[in-house]
Amino acid sequence: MFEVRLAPVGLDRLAQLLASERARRLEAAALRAQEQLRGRVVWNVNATATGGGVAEMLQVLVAYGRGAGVDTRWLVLDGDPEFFTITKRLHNFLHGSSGDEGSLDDRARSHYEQVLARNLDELLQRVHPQDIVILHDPQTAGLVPGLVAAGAHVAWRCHIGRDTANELHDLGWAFLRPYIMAAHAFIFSRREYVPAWVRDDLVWVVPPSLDPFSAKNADLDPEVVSTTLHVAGLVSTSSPTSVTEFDRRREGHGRVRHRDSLIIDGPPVPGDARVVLQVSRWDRLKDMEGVLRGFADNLSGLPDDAHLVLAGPDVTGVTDDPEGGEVLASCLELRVSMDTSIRRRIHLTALPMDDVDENAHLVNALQRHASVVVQKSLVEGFGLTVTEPMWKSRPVVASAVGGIQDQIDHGVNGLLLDDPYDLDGMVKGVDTLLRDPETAQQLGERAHRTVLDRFLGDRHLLQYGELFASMIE
Ligand code: UPG
Repeated sequence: MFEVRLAPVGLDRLAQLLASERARRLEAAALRAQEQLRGRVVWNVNATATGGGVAEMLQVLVAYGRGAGVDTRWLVLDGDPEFFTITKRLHNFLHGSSGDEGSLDDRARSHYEQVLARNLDELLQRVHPQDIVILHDPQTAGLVPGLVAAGAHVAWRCHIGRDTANELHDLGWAFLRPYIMAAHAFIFSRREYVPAWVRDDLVWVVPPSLDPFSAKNADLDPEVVSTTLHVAGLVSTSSPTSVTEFDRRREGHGRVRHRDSLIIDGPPVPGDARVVLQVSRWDRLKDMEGVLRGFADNLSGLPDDAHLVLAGPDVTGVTDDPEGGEVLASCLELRVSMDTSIRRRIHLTALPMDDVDENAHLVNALQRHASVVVQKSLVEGFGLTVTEPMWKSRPVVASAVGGIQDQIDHGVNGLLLDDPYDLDGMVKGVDTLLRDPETAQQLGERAHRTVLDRFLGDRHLLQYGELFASMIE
């Protein structure tokens, strides 16, 4: 187990974007929290420091928590490959999907408990009775009983779920239930995800949020976008800003190393192409393969300058996402099997993960460069990969599943795909937006407004403030 140490970030940074009444509410809540939580630590525990939506949010919320004067910390648990195979299975089951087809049998339970028992020992050396602990996702669920017994106030937060139950989903919950029952609070991203047996008065529905000032979302001027992508070998531009000029401009926007190309097996995207982008972890449920297939099968109907970019994290090394390598490999295999004329318009990239800021900066630039962003998830807890391009005023075509439905209002601030398996429908949505830039722009502008109104950190922090107050009452 290790701690991710983050410097405090003052709430005034966020407040400058908010209308005055909203900024005052945030400031007042911070003062209240500082008072109420004096002498306690608010711990977050999850399974990874980098990659994925949970780490993305913790980077921001922990820093703001500290900036608000609350001793907020972030710990990452230790696991071995077998543990992460089991927890990925749990993740898939809660989504109603079988994943690796393995089961959650007694052997799996015993290994899960052994790994978490070791983590609990370490955790109890740091956590004091009366501290607040937020445990994130199935990987941490088995820590609930030990922390409760030690006198901590424990909330378990679940970032995933599906709108309607199925058998696998119920099996996933049956595995977790004995551990999480003891929690003092439960946090879900949607009401629909709450299992019937969780006490209603302990439930908090808290959708995720993004930070407009993080390396992932900070404003970038178009030249920085284009040179960033050029320097990383993602997009070829004919006359990039000189590198010295770029080094000067990108100051404060995250480091970017010069690379031959981050595109796997193929040239960079031509500078004059219009990019259709999906950014995701290499997770089957994000259906990168489906996006690739749909794009390739319908290519003749799309404008000639449309190119697809699938971007995900570099998956070498031990991660909490053991299926990543397989999914990336099957996308590569599929692309390689295609005709050259199709292949040259499809680009896969695995973005380096050794520098979180650089990775975030590259995603930021890709999202800003894209003409249309796709998120064809088969299920989705919430989907920051939808929120992020919306913040950047990009038009998004996304499946009408899970939390994506809370973000996109079809035809108002993006397009929804009723059936997430409908490849033709996805391409039709993309085509409509590429052929009608004016509508695309309007949708993008309204998308930005939606995020400003509902999915920034102040709403999230206010909800946390109320939750903590209720837990220590
Ligand atoms: N990302 C990178 N680099 C990559 C690929 C992805 O930084 O190469 C980021 C992406 O920009 C986003 C995050 O990873 O910030 C992915 O987040 P999200 O789209 O939310 O998906 P998950 O990682 O699957 O996160 C889980 C849930 C998701 C929910 C999130 C927060 O599946 O639905 O929004 O937790 O609750």
